This record gives sequence, C-alpha cells and structure tokens, in this order.
Amino acid sequence: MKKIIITLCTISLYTTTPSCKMKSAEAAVVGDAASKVYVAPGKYDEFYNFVSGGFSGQVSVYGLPSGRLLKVIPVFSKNPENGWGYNEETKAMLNTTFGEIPWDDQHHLDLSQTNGEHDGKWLFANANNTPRVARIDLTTFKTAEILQIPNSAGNHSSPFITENTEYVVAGTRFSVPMGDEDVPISSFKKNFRSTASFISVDKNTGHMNLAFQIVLPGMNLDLSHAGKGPSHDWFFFSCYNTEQAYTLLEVNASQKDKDFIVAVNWKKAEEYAKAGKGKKMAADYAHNTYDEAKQTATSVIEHDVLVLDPKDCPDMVYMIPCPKSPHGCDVDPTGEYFVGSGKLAALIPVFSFAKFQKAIQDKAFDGDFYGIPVIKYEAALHGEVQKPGLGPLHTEFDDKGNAYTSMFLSSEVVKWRLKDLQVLDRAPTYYSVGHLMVPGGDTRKPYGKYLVAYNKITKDRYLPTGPELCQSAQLYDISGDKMQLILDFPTIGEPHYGQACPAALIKDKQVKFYDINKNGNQYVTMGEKKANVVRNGNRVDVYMTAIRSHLVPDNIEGVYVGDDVYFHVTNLEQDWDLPHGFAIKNNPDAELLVMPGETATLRFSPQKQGIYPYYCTDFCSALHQEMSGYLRVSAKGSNVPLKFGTGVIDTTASAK
Ligand code: RUQ
Ligand code: CUA
Repeated sequence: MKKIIITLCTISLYTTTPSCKMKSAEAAVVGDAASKVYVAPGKYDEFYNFVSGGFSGQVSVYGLPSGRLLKVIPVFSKNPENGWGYNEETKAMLNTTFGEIPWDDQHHLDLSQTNGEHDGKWLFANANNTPRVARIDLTTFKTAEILQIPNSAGNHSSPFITENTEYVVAGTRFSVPMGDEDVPISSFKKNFRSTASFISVDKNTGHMNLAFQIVLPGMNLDLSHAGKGPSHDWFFFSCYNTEQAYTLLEVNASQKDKDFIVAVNWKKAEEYAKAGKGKKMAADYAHNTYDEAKQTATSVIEHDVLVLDPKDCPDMVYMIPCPKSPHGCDVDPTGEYFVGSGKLAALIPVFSFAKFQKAIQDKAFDGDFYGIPVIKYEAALHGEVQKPGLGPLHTEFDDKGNAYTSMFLSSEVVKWRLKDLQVLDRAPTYYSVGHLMVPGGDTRKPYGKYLVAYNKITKDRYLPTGPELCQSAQLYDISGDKMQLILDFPTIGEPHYGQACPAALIKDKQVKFYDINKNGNQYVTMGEKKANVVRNGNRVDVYMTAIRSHLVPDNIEGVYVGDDVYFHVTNLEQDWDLPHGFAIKNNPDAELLVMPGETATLRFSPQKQGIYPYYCTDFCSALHQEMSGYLRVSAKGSNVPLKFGTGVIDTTASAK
C-alpha cells in the first residue's frame, strides 16, 4: 500500500500545467485515498464499470474501485486479437446496407433494467457514425446483436432505455432527408428531418426490433433519458440547432437563447402505432444476430419501418424550452425532475414532471414548433441551479437526493441538491470532463458510493506517449459531504459515457465454457477421430480439433495455390479459461481465438507454394510452444495427394 501512496504523490509532483489548477492538482489527493482504491491481489472489485470506447468502436470493462482493465469487448470494430469480424462466424455482425463497416464511434452505454434497476442481463451500445445499436450479452461478454437504424445519421441520442427495457431509443444527431433523398443542402428546413427510433426488446431473449420511428423537424437530437416512476411513460431528448443551420454551426446553431427538451410519450406512441396511425415507409437496414446455439451470425436486411408523425398523433410530443444548446438530458431517481444541461448556459434548468403535466392540462403553451406545442418555460420549471460553473454537460444522481454535473469549461464536478438547487460542493477534474457516472446513477436506485469523471484532455497526468496522450478517468469517493478524488486511470479510445453496477449482478452468471455436446456449429468436429480434410473443387475444409497440447491434424499436404482453405477449429476443452488460438503464417487478416467447446473458422487462400506453419497463439500449457503444425502448399496443377494426420500421416482425405 505504501508503494501506491508514493506513486500517487509522484504523479502530483509531475503536475506542471500552467494554470490556476496547479495548486489544487497537488492538493487533490489527500489522506486515505490509496486504501480506498486498493483491491488486494486475489480480491475482486466491487463494481463492473463498462466504458464506451469512442473512436475505438469497442467497449471496455474496468473494475471499480481499482480502475483495473478487465476486458475490451469487440463491438463495432474488427478485432484481430480474437478474430471478431474476421472469422467466418462473426463477419455478418458488421454487415450494413453499405456493406461491411468495420469501425464506428461508440459513445453511450446503457445496462438493461427491470423496474428501473439494473438487472445485469445486457449492455446496449450505440454507433454514432453509421447508425447502429448493439446488444452485448453479459453472460459471455460478447456482442450478440447489431441493428442498423434507417432515416438517421449520427446516432448520438442512444442507446438509452426505458425502466423495464421495453425500448431502446436511437435519436439522430444529424438531420437528413427521409429515404436518402437527393436534395440541395440548402433545402434543410424543407427536407431534412430528425427521427427518434424506438427499438423494442424481447424480455426473455433480448432480441431487438425497430418498432417505430417518430419523425421530428430538422434539428440535432443530442442526448436522452427515459422517465421513471411517475414519468415512466415519457422519454426526454435534448436537442440543439433548432435554428436549423446547415453551415458554420458553431455560430449559426447558437443564435437562439433556448433550444428544447423534446418530451415524447412513448406509451401513447405505442398506442398510435397499434391503432394504425403510422405509415409504413420503405427503408433498408441490416439486422445482425449471433446465434449462440449455431455459434454463427446472420445478417438479415429489413425493408420497411413504421413512421409516426406528431401531426397525426396529438398529445404524443411536446417541446420544453431549454437554455442554451442543451447536451445532457437526465432524469432523477424519483422520476419527478429532469435536468437539461446547456453547454452555453450559465445555469442549469431543472424541470418538474408534475408541473410539465399540469402545463399540458392548462394548455400553458408558448406557440408551437412545426405544429408541436411548446410548453411555457416557467410552467414546467422546477428551478435553476445558479452559478454552477461553466459548460454544464451531464448530470447523474446519488441515493441521497443530490445531483452531480460535469462542467466541461471549468473542469470540475459540481454537486448540488435537487430539493433546493443549492450548490453543495465542487471538485476539480484533470482536465475537461465530459460525461460522469455514478454506479446506477441514471436508475431508480443509485449506489451512490463512487463517481467517475471521464475526461477529454489528460495533459500531464501520465507519462507522455508522443503526440497523443491517453484518455483518462478519475474516481471520486462521494460517500461523504465532500467529494474526494481517489484515483486516476487511463482508458481505451475516447471514453464518453460509462455505466457501472455491483459485480454481484453479473459475476456469478458467467458462461465458463460451451458444452461441446451442444455445439451446433455446422463445422464442429466432435473429437479427434472425426478430424478430416475435405476437398470440393478448389475449396478445402479442414475439420481441426485443439486440446492441450496438440492440433489434429498437424500435418496437411495436397493443398494448392489458389485453393480456399477453411480451417474449422473446434476447441475440445471443457474447462474455464482455456481458449486455444489458431494462426497460420502469411495469412493476411487475423487469428482465431476459440473458447472451450466452441468452433471458429479462418479462411486462408495461399498465394505461393511452400510450407506454412500454423500454431496455437494462446499460451495454454507447458507444451504450448509444441501446439503447432504444417500445411504444405503445392503449385497449382501439381499432383500431391491430399493427406493429413497427427502422429501417423497416412490418412487419405475424402474428396467430394
Ligand atoms: S457526448 S461529453 Cu455523450 Cu457523445 Cu457528452
Ligand atoms: Cu493451445 Cu497454446
């Protein structure tokens, strides 16, 4: 423990930012910080922290309070480390109507909920660039499903969920014409629209289905959160650029004093959809599912979507004015208060759900926005947090009636009380903080022990690593009256939002290995005796097994230049934490990492004759280095017969 204290002190000594922060940076870590984050070797962390990977396209998993990196889950980016998106079984997961898109910009995460509390089943993730929503299975930590969103661009306001995971939403950041129409950009007002898509989630399987889209005026939807308790039926979206600018947004989208919180009654929308008030619109989008039983992904192209227009659906959408270019849109644990954080506002407006409902009843409207009633600002306002700091972005909550807002410009976390909107405490962040997160802090039941700030600019916090420095998270203890900074930890990609839940919700549900007897992969090899090599024209299927510490077959001859060789590797182990890898020399893409009881397929098309060694890449036993083999590739048209085996190489391969 002593060592950690010394390390933390050293870090603060290196702090050389020429700013007024310097002093507080040095004083930031005090007292018993080290003991609060120390998780002894062999001990588990208390929370899983899932953190978005931003431009890495992936999701990373940390333990809290230690900040230890546990896993990077491949989601939207191909991952040569385990063959995600490269191997034949998972290629279809990255399919879209624009072909394979092997990357994305992953911003937000939401854990599935039951009765407004985390249930530890699934984690949803958005893709900001090519609009998609992914679902990760928390028993395997694998991406199980990816759904493309049509009529959308920049799926930023996503993947926030309702209290029982009835719906996951996806809101457009960039308005675009519906149906990919070709129109002049200057016709923005007339032709561009934003959409809020509602994806239903099957309670038992988690399967997603694009239930309906609500079409809204051209503007930028930014963030969102579902109501809770009394506001259960509602979803709140922040939006900016209600100026409807399409060039130099920096200036042109900041003209108005107030933009809006868009309040959507999703229950009503559901009723309207059922009552046939929507219009089926042609729209192609990919729906990719990984079938756990077949261990194989399929991509299905869907062809239409149900669109609801507020014009035909009275009482479904209202606009609530919100100063100024709001970003975060957050609902407190009781469901009575919702907070809009205006990036350019000098205060934080807090709205009351009860007052908002009354305003609807009283018709306390301030005109309309493209036919959607605009509620009077004061009529829905609970109050404003005065002088909170500069550049409020996001708010989360604890279990004691307090809120915590990230201040991008003044680089701090500000704690304030919901009841009387008094600022109670502020703590500096190093440096510009984007999202922040309290475990369970957007649910009905925040755990309220820690707060993590996900910071955009790291500057001097870590050893420098060339022009690009790592991104950073900071952990605060919020159990007392004053927030206390207790840890810095670097993060993968650019973290935006994160979520955390108690480890107990997830850790005992883990799949330890796949039952080999239930392996439904069409290319499974059920035991070494079944290993085989089959030629069919210039396609060669190698049915291979892996178990400590050999591959069967480990000698293969009779493959020719120009053949397509498919290595179907079945890992026969029935034990936790025993993957085997498979790589072959000069293969132009990735390796396989095959879990115990699983089968995965690598395609290899040799371009030149020669001997190609292949081997297990995962150090699996004392004789791991011996776990290898040779493929002989002969010139096209030569007459080397197809032979294979391990130990005795006289098995004659079958030809179809
Ligand atoms: S963003 S820093 Cu969620 Cu993409 Cu706010
Ligand atoms: Cu199997 Cu190393």
